[in-house]
Amino acid sequence: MKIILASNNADKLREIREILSPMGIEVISQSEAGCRFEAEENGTTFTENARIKARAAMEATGRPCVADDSGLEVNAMGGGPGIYSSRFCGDRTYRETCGEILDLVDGSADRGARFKCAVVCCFPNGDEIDCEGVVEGIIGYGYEGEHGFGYDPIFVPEGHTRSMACLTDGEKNAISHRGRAFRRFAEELRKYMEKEDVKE
Ligand code: ITT
Repeated sequence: MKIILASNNADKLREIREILSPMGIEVISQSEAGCRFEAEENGTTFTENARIKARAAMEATGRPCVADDSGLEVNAMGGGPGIYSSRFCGDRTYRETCGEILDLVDGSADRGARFKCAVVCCFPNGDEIDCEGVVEGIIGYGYEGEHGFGYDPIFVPEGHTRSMACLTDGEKNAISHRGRAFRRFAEELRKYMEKEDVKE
């Protein structure tokens, strides 16, 4: 089974490949599928933005396409940066941006945070599969770890004492928002393929 991933984020592509390959799903990047564009993410939820990316890639390729929209919600920032997680970093390094969040949270009594991931798969016949995954945790007390990407070095998942960036890709995928969302997606896709008798 093959699916095109509508993303320009190489870290996501690596993680999603590792999550889906044991489930028999081969992920093709949008650039490998000959599709090189960035859809405007002007939705108001993770799911809306994932749908915008998946639909644009599906319309460009004429094939089923899946997209991930994800981000970090920090209680002390009123749930931000949330859907703006990528734009909040902007042209800064993630180390600088993580430093700003650490400073903000240090001034608050609430260190609670979560990563969320919405997955939407759009099919040329108009069908759609939507799934979500969440991992709860806290903003840690410093920047630590070298694995993962983005905000991983400041996020300590529930039940852990060190940041998500201290986990290997396999360990992260086992508990992450993305791992949870894409394992649900794999299950939904399998049911859809059986129902539709779709070959690819
Ligand atoms: P595409 O839209 O092309 O897929 P993107 O990086 O712009 O790539 P998003 O709009 O979904 O993707 O923004 C997600 C941002 O949220 C990402 O750039 C990170 O800053 C953050 N993020 C999401 N998942 C993360 C994770 O597993 N670990 C650390 N940071 C993450």
